[in-house]
Amino acid sequence: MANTTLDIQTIRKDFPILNREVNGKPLVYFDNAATSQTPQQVIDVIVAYYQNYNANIHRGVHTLSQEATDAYEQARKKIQNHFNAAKAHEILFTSGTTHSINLVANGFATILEKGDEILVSALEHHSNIVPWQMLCERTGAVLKVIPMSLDGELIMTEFYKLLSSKTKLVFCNHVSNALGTINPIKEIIDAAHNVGAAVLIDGAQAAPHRKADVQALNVDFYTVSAHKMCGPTGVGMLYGKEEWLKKLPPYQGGGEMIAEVTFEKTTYADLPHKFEAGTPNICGGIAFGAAIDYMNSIGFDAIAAYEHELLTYGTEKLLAIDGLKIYGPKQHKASVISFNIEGIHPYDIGSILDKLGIAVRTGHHCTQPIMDFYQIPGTVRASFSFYNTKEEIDVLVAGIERAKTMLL
Ligand code: 7TS
Repeated sequence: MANTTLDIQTIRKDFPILNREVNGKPLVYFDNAATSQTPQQVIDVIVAYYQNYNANIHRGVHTLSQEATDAYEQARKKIQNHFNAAKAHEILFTSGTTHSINLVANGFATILEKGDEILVSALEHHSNIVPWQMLCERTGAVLKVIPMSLDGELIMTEFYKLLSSKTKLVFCNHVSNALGTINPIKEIIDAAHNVGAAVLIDGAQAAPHRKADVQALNVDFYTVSAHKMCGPTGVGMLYGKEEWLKKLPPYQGGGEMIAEVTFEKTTYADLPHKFEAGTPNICGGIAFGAAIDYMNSIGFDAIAAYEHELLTYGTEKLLAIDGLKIYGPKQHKASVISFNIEGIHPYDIGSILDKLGIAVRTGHHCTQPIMDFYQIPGTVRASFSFYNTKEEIDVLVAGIERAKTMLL
């Protein structure tokens, strides 16, 4: 892999939080898969909103409301362009991936029938499992699981065996949060469409690392959380093909999602408002657009190349630690390293690393079925972003060695 063209030290200056100390040590932030950090450029947009044009949208004739509405709808356009959706109204603002998935699952309750089958990958986050189980309880549909291999990859031959004319929906993440696996989503989408099934791809972990082109993928639904890609928490998006969004019923009822209301009958607004009841996270939506601008100014090709360098370096350094085992694929993965040290509980390593200023996530990462598959209570997960450095990985390695001497 060629050397990065990114000037990491300059990029790091965009992130004020990277200057802070934790427990008297410089922060090493390796919990990016949970939430990424926020650059000053996005923080400035948030501050400017509340200082200058905080107002409710789509409903006021006054100037502030117009300005807020324009900025919010511009953000929708930015998101549309970034993910190459054909139409702006195919982008729905949600509170994040969990909300997006529940919106789709709720809608399919009116479409699925008893005995219909839905396939879900073994690599899913709980937010892409539980809503489908709830949907099955409501409809009598049956949930089937595409199994995974010991290398943390989906077993595609089993997927093809499960696929049939009964399959109505297929759900899979683009990138696994627990293992970093990049799933063959184009193959999954095409095969599912061949049997007439719709496909939802959970892009929460892919969006921070790579651009997804929803038209080229021909995906029916794609979900993203802004807080994993340099934006704020509490906002995200659901891309849905227009034909599906027209077919699905609204998720929540309330203001802004109606065309006309009487006590006898209510008619719904056009897309996207039909799915956007109530006052949304206006500032969050605008800041989500700013986060996309920021990441594009860095460049996704450069981000991918640099994060791959960090992954290769980190994998090599961590594997050199005696007793350390990495879970997940050896290649074709995002910059996530999930590991355990023989004889030590992941929580204990995470606690000692925190004392050293190093933030990692420990536990089941909301993917209990993956942990059950490996018969482990959890892992330690270090997830890298484009603002991390090899020197920080060296600090992590030293921290793990320190934890070993204290705990073994
Ligand atoms: N899907 C995937 C693949 C995820 O990684 C997450 C969050 C979600 C869905 C839910 O996203 P939310 O923004 O709606 O909460 N994953 C993680 C994680 O790995 N550690 O903390 C949150």
